[in-house]
Amino acid sequence: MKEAIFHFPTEGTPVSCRQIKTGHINETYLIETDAGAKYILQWINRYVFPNVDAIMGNMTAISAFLQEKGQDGMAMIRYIDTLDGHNYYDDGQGGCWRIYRFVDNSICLQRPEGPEDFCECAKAFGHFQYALNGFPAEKLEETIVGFHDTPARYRQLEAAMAADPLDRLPEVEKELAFALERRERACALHGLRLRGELPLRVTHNDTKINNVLLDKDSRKAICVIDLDTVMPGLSVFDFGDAIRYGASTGDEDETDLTKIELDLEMFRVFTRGFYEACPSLTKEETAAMPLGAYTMTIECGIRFLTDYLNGDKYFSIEREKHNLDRCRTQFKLIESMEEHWGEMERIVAEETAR
Ligand code: GN1
Ligand code: MG
Repeated sequence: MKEAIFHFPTEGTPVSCRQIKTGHINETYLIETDAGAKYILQWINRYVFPNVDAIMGNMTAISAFLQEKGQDGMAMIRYIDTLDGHNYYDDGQGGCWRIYRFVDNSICLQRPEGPEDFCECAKAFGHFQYALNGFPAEKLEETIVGFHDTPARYRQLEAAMAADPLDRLPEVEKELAFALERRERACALHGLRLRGELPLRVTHNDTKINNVLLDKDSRKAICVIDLDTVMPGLSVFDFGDAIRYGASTGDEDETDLTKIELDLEMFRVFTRGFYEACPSLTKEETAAMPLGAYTMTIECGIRFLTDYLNGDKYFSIEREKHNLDRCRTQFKLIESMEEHWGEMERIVAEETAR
């Protein structure tokens, strides 16, 4: 049992605790009580999120906004305050904890098992985006500064190359060349943001399907979770990150790269679901969808590569070279996108035509 749970009000006494292996950053546990109540307890990784107050403050602000709009249920989960009224528990040893009620009959998929699952994922993130349309995005704190600032991600890669603490550079020459050759295209979306050509929105920024809860029986989306990276951003960050993960024909850490391609049918399904749930997207935003997918994919590859050079300090790994394998799948997916760029544009145009 994790001691932290006893600092929260629970229905009954916690009697069991099981770690749920999902995500690369925080630790997640399922707690059950003798009254049969279930809770999700999470340990927040302070190396990644030094400012827990900023995260929880963002959560409180958007949760209040959604409640006022009567939209609370579908959009996001709600955290429970500690017994002494704080929105997280600080264990005094560098650990921060929070809980929410386990959503009954919910499941969380590691990969879409078919187009219907992916469409539900699209609707959940589209709905989240839509429900927060009108929230003053600039009021939110940047919980990770420059999270999707692609030029900054390139600079971090260069810093890691220069330091190369584990002499891993010779092994990744090909990947480095791949990333550096594509710098201009990868940074184009950031340029649009800086020039104000796309509206600033409240975005989730980490839209993997395992950040959505689905109903076990109907397999309809219930709500989105993992809200730590909710920040001001571009709508196509959310679109693109979901594509990167869920419209790939293989796992994020697949070592057989022949299995990795962009699945155009899944790309279509997601585009349709996202746009349907978020009709407030502007023409400029929908036109930027392919670029969003491209940017999120190459940026994620660069982040995995940077972390590999730095000695795997950010993303948790389960085997040697895990982050390098992850980087390689992202770059393979980029090649597939380059090959199918025209089709991606056509699909977006078809699915967002009114
Ligand atoms: C991390 O925590 P998790 O696994 O949902 C990361 C995302 C990456 C993703 C890659 C805060 O998400 O940005 O896209 O891994 N989250 C953070 O799978 O850095
Ligand atoms: Mg997650």
